[in-house]
Amino acid sequence: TEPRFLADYRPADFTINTVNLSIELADTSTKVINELELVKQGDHQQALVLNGEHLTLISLVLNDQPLHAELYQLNDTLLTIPASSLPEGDSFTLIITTEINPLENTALEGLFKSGDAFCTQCEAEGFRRISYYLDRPDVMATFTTKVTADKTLYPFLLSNGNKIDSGDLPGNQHFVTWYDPFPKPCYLFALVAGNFDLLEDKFTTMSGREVALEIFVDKGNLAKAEHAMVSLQKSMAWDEQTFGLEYDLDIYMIVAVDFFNMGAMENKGLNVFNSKFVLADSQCATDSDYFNIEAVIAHEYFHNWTGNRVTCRDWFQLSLKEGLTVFRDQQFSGDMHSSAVTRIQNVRVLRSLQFAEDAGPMAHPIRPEKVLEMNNFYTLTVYEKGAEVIRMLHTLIGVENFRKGMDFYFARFDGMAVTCDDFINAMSDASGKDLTQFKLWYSQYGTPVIKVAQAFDAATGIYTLTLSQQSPVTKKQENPQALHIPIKIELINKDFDTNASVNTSNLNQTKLLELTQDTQTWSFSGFSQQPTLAMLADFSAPVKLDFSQDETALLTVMKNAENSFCRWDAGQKLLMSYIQHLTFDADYVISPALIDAINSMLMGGEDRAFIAEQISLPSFDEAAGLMIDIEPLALFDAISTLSLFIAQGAQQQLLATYQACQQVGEEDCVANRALKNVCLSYLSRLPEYQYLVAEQYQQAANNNDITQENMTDTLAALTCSAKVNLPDLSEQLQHFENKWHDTTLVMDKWFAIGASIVSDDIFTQLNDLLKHPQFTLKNPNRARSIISAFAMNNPKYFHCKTGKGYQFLAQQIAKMNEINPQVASRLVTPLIQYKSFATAHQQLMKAELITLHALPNLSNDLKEKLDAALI
Ligand code: B3K
Ligand code: ZN
Repeated sequence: TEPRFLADYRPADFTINTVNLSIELADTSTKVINELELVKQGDHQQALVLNGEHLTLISLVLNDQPLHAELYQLNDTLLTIPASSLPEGDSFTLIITTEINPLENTALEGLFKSGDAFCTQCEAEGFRRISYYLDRPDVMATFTTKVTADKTLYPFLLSNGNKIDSGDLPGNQHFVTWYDPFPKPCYLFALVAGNFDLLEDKFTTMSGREVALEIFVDKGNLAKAEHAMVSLQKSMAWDEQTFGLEYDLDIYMIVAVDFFNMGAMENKGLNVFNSKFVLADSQCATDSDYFNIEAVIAHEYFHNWTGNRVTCRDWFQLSLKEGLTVFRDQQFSGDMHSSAVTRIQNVRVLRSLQFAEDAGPMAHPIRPEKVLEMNNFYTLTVYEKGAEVIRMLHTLIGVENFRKGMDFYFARFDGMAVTCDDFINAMSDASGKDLTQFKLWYSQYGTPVIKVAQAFDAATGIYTLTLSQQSPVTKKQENPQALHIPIKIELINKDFDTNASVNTSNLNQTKLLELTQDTQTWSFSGFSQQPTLAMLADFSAPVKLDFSQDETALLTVMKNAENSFCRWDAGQKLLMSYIQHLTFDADYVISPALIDAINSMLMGGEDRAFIAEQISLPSFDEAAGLMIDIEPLALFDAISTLSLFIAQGAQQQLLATYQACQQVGEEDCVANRALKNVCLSYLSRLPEYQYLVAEQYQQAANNNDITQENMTDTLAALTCSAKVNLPDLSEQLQHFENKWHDTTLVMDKWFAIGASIVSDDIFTQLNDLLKHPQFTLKNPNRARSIISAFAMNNPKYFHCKTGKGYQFLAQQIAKMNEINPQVASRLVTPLIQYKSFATAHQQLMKAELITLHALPNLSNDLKEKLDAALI
């Protein structure tokens, strides 16, 4: 296969107006009859070229006449009907009959079996595994879908749109026919058949229409769907209030399945979800599970407008729908919960994982220009950095113009397949702001670095700030241009220690600076002393700062910045500086002032969820993102040393806070648990407090009063036991396994804890876990629960100097390559980023990449990444 380029886009030679599908489900031989109404676009003599993979062609009928084999060509990926075989005239019908084998489809693309149910995943290019088609998002058709299957095994037969017909057939078969009036690309097609429990509710839209809401879950799980239902209703209301966007069909269905490559899929009117993002009750789901379920439900719902009603012209434009929809779900989460904490958590993900991607071999602009396997581009860059780009736009033009721009966008493009430029132009027209330079964010990659210089003239009271920007210069990007970057700052006029005002107006000054040049200077007057700068309020741009602030300045920002993000970030910077020192010098002496700072955070008036974020150390990945030539083991030890130092120094306040958080009832229980469990993770490093971990486990997982049991607290205790390798760990794991062995989603947490134990035995344990009866590489959640959990959460052994950690990962990837190329390709991320590590580690990681590259049957997914990494 050859890569495709954005620059080569051209409209399709044919379009499809209507699709009439009839699908007769059977495990190993499903029959698909696909009747298409095609229209030639313009006057040309091009062949009709349809995509198709893993299909058995049974017959072709063109304008009611059978098309014989010598009149078309067929290979593994294409069905080509030359112009000479096509009828006169512009419109014609084609009936394609194929057979497929869902049971052997372990790639989980196209039609496959998830346990006993049939389901589909068509984005990005999975429909071609169901039938021959123009499998590209700019071909939009109205679909009618008739599904036929055994009535006992598959009482529910679902597809997109509204149900228009159903009935019984001989041989215990039945059928249901669905019609979706909204033209859509085939990637939004879905079909589900199975035996489910159904949670029903409704929503009345702002114009008074009643929409039926239906959530389908495995038998016995009905109570676990309540949270998803409430989340859906909240999302529907929020999109009406915030953007005036109303749902458009009479029914909205969500099906939870266990076998799914991603989180969920926004198929029109019929979302298919990984059950992990639907099922929850307090006994088996954590607070972050609850949060994530609400966010993913919202995300898929929001796609109904940003993605489905207006879709992408081609896959290079993926961020048109994903960046925008992530931005929308982040705003929603911020409105439903603490916007400060939501923002901090989003930034943590960006700075740890997206920055690493943007610095690694698969770095790409949020609108990629070259793609071999599209599934490789559902990335943190397209999604999370894409959302940051939309957020910058929101910051630059303001909330009202942004809303106006959204209105323009839908007025212009409803029912169409468009580009990122179309979106930006709508925003530009709505706001009157020239966004030409801003568009460079779509074509340049890499995290820009902003260098900060300040000066103060005591005689005039003028404070001067100079900012310079630099995007990475590489072979792929030799001459990056200056970007249009919104930089929100706060000038703090109070000293940390004296509280004396240094500004005549006595208020912090908040400014929005627009950095558009390589270097730019701003002056601010009226200061009697130099103000303290708080950079990047709300994290107004996805950039790195080259700005060293001394401890006093950081403490001032932590205490006196009005912007909560800046207060948090200054604390993290302080912690990060210790981690950096300790990485290079294990005997570095940490200033006792840090303990005062931690104590005052713990006693500060902030809300508890915020304090939990303040006192949490930067993760291994966040820290790694700020360093070069990383010695991973030294970094791991540095974080452990700092953690122990804080535990020892602040133990009294940590214990007092831990206990205070336990006292509270239902109110703010999520925030209380968050803070309590960060305190516990510090305290668990000190032998005299380790009894608390055992107590919490008992309380939360083994309580006589089952309503007191709680998965957040259970998992927090287990995590402490695993990280410190406490003596109680094996007993706790045994108890947990006995209790949950039939609940696979909860067993995933157990596998993940097992894979993150910090113990020299880990490789034996990993192999035992792989042999566990509940484990199978065929289920992506299960595969990730051991493999990703080890590679992402166990840095000490993943990076162990024998190379065994890298080898373990590579061996699992090799097996996954045969089973599920998409999942295999995601797992390889930590290895391809080898260049940020010290030489010895680089070599060990690279050796594994070379082994993988030589695999027989190497999938395109892995090949694309390995080629990029080994260049
Ligand atoms: N659009 C889907 C992702 C499809 C992944 C294809 N490999 C989920 C989402 O972003 O909402
Ligand atoms: Zn999405």
